[in-house]
Amino acid sequence: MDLSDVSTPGRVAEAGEGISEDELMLAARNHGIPLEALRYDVTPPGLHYLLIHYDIPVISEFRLVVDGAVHRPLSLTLDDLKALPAQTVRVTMECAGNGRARLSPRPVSQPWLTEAVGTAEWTGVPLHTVLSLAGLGDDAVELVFTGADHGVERGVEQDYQRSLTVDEAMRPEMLLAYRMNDAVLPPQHGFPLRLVTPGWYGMAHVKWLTQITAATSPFEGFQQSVAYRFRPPSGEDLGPVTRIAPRALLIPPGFPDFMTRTRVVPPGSTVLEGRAWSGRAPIAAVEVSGDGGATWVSASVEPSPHRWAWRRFTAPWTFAPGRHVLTARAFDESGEVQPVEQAWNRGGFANNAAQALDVVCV
Ligand SMILES: Nc1nc2c(c(=O)[nH]1)N[C@H]1C(S)=C(S)[C@@H](COP(=O)(O)O)O[C@H]1N2
Ligand SMILES: [Mo]
Repeated sequence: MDLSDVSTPGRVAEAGEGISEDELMLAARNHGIPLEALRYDVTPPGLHYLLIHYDIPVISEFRLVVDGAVHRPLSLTLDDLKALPAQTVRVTMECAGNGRARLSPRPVSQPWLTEAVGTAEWTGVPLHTVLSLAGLGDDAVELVFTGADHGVERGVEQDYQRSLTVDEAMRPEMLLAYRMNDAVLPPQHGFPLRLVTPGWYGMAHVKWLTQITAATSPFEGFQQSVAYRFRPPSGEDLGPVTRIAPRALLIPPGFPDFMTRTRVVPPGSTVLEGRAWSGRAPIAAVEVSGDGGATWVSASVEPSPHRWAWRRFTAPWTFAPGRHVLTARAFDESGEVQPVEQAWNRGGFANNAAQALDVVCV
């Protein structure tokens, strides 16, 4: 492996190339949510999706260091953080690569279909509380968040690091979380401390957080300026991946075929159910289609006090004998709607093309 080659682009699969052993190793480490678990408001322990770039690190003597352009550099223990006023926020998190495996040619990485999502109640200290204790310098433009995990990615050896602008970091719902679903943060989700960045794709929620550095110029680390950028077929750089695009997912009705996951349903009336979310603006509407998106009917979307969490939707439905393609799409208040046709980009990011479920009614 050439550790000095910083420009190796992500690979795309050859035409017809199946999932490789490399991708299978990632998929076995980093599982998705079983879609039937979309029925829970808050995803039960173990069913939330996982994405771990390197290894889960062991942190023996934890400190959160806050340094850089601050008036009072800090070194906080977990007890110091727990002594500060706590806040709980319900957040739906989704991996930016969700939908990647259906693109053609397939970007070679974690091969998600539609299942890289989950919702948790995160408890911790508001990020602005800690930033105020440190006192940001007037020259600070970004905060760089460093995780304790370390690895090599496309030739670049690195700690996992991401940055946010000061404005994003000061949002009241930003959290330094030490509990998940009212229990100790599990190792795989970032024990003992993680950043929670409501509304943004998963890569911005830095796990195993040990350092926050106030920077006086934009951060240009690998996960910020090489990975997680939109590169269309022309190859140009259309900018960073940030907030979650709208998506609706149905709980697959009936029962599955073991290998194909085709659903088997009885004829007659039922109620379809699912979850919809967007990190860009609140969900405005959800529609469901039984013919792969040729015709649509409105679903009803339940109100929710949790802006950053998914919302339940239902639609009365009647199945007639035959084969059907069930589809759902979400609209958000910014006017964005999920496309039926997917658009390709090199990293396979934010592919929110509408879900298509094969259903056989017998
Ligand atoms: N330190 C660190 N933070 C990280 C990652 C990582 O590999 N290392 N993965 C990111 C990505 S790509 C995603 S999608 C989310 C996944 O969070 P989860 O595993 O708790 O669902 O964590 C993000 N935070
Ligand atoms: Mo991710």
